[in-house]
Amino acid sequence: MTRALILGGTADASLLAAEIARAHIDAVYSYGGRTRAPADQPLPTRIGGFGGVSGLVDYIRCEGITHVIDATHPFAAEMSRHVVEASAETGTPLIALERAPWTRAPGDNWIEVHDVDAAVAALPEATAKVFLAIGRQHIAPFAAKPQHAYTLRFVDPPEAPLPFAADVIVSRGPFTLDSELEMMRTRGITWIVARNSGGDGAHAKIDAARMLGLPVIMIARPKLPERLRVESVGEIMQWLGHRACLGA
Ligand code: 3Y8
Ligand code: NAP
Repeated sequence: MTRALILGGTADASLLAAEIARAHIDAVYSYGGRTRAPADQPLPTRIGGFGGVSGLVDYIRCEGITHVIDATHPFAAEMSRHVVEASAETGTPLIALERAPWTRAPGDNWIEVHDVDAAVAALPEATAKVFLAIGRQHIAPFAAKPQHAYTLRFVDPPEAPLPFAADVIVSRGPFTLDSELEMMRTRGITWIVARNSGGDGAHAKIDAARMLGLPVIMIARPKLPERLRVESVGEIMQWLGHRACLGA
């Protein structure tokens, strides 16, 4: 009897949850607990960490999980690494739903870097208007270049003081091309910092930057351990032994 654990937190994971609910597959959806009011899911939902690999192993065993689906964000590297270890330790089949990285299109002006510190180094010394579209967890290193006028975008309002002066947009996305163009034009943005998240929910800012001829400092994804990975909900449903009725 199938009982799936979905490690979610992305738009793709929400699409998968809808398909799994529609197929009446027994499953649990898991959020990391990064936002105040995560979107509701059509499945029983848990929020928060498991307590490392051992906590996840215990969860899999106690809950009788038979299949694990890692549908977390490509930058949620620690969660993905824990999942590989815990599924090996418990002998539970694992598959990842991982969206393809964005690739540079003609007209894109990308500066590709490996991590946040390299992104800070890639910013100019001369004062610029910088849009940091990397969430709340990774902005501290930009305090090394306080000369810039920063615009940040968070899902929730900041609780603690920011490590540097910045203007904060509170918005959960997904974002549209028009709203991104409007925001960049009215704020006179001259640089954008983004993570190569892939997917559609965050891509509008990349298209807007190209149209406005703005440079994008693009942070590459962390290396993840080898595991079975697919890019579509339909392939996950097949793996679970069900036919997806996507769009039906
Ligand atoms: C809690 C679930 C959906 C809704 C939204 C997608 C689409 C919009 C694009 C920018 C980039 C960023 C960020 C972003 C996007 C979608 C989708 C996507 C990027 C929610 C969600 C959770 C999170 C966590 C949040 C992180 C932050 C990252 C903001 C829900 C809304 C920057 C990723 O303030 C914080 O602490 C935010 C933390 C983790 C990146 C970070 O590392 O700081 N996502 N985002 C997940 C959990 O608890 O398990 O609250 O409903 C999901 C979405 N975020 O489902 O259609 O791509 O899935 N989310 C990035 O680097 O691109 C915004 O502003 O342009
Ligand atoms: P991370 O650094 O890889 O994970 C750190 C710890 O958070 C994990 O070891 C685990 O704690 C807990 N955790 C993370 N994801 C979890 C989940 N889905 N369910 C239960 N516990 C989880 O993760 P992150 O980069 O902070 O991302 C956290 C969450 O936000 C993930 O669900 C990810 O998918 C989502 N996210 C979404 C986007 C987006 O654009 N949609 C972007 C970034 C992150 P324990 O060790 O205690 O188990």
